[in-house]
Amino acid sequence: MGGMERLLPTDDAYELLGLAAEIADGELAPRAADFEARGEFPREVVRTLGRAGLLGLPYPEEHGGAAQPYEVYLQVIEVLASRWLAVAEAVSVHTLSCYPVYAHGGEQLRKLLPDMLGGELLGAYCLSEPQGGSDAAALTTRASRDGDSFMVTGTKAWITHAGQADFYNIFCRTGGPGAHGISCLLADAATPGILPQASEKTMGLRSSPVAQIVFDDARIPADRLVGELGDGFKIAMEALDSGRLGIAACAVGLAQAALDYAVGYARERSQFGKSILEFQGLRFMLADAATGIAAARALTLAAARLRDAGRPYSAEAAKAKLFATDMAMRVTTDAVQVLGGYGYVQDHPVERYMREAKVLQIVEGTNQIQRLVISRHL
Ligand code: COS
Repeated sequence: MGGMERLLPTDDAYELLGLAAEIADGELAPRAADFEARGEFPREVVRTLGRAGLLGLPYPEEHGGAAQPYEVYLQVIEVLASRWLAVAEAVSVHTLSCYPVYAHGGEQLRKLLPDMLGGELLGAYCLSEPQGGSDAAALTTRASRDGDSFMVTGTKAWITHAGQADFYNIFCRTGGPGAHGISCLLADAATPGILPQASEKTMGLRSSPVAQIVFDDARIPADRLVGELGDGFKIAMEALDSGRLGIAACAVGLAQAALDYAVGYARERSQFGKSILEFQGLRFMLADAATGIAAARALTLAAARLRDAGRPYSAEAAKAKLFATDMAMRVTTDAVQVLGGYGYVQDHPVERYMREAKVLQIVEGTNQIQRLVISRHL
């Protein structure tokens, strides 16, 4: 990618990145455009990633993970995103969805981790609701205790993997108003009363299903409570701190793909009797793109290293998500500009990259929410 040299901590990590690149080129790249056009979720491709050990990278081996530092995991995400953003996002969302059980689940729940981390079970994360995504502490989906169960009623929105996932993390109200009245339940997707709705018709990332889920008196056994009653909001925020780094890595990979494509095109295209790459106006645009990508990658990996060292990294993850996704929007837009009219038609992938970049500024906390998180740490 762009002649970029990676510094990785171990020989293992170089091997892993090599494997990720092989899968990205061999399995992802040839399918992406077609699945995107049809809006079909590539469940088999995700299974292939699971079998290759790529769905549990940052979790310990004793639970079926690969014990990789976040720094390495994120570079795998980046490589996948450079070939098919929806698949990289699926890996990131799945990894996020495994976090609550891994970090807060009791012994019983943790027995599910090998199947989750091995990719047999695909995860989804249900926090947002139709009337609110940013003000997460105001959520209204309710879980009422009924004997040995919780009965869950309400509607979740913007749920990636809705209808495809095997398990859902449900953040729901078990107590009074505000952050402390929220709990986290882990539900089997097959539970009666969990009703995924039709997929949204999205601007991009069409092979990634996103939909509302209606919970109509869904009975969830009480032993599916993750952490303690009232811990849900904190668990959700912790998981999002990690998840935001995954989105930042997605943005870096997507922008790299756009830059590589634009450079390749510019080299071949001539106007006024020479390659357009020889025009300074265009060269400088590409140089700015390369610089933005390098800066976003460095910011993302710096935050990951803090996480790996067990240090606070919440604000740094928000900075990485904010900077990397705004950068990806700019770089993909510029890539369309480099191709001119050809950038605006579907014969080339850059129009898709530009549509895909937009969602990264919105998911896992809008970039306005990232600024709020960052400013609270000043
Ligand atoms: N890690 C651990 N705990 C956290 C935390 C984090 N990153 N962020 C907040 N908390 C804790 C706080 O410490 C506080 O606990 P105490 O009351 O015990 O001190 C509690 O959670 C409530 O926090 P706070 O008062 O900061 O909550 P707010 O309602 O003010 O909102 C924001 C916080 C806006 C940051 C939060 O709602 C948010 O991130 N919203 C965006 C949600 C989002 O990203 N949605 C995307 C859809 S999910 S894919």
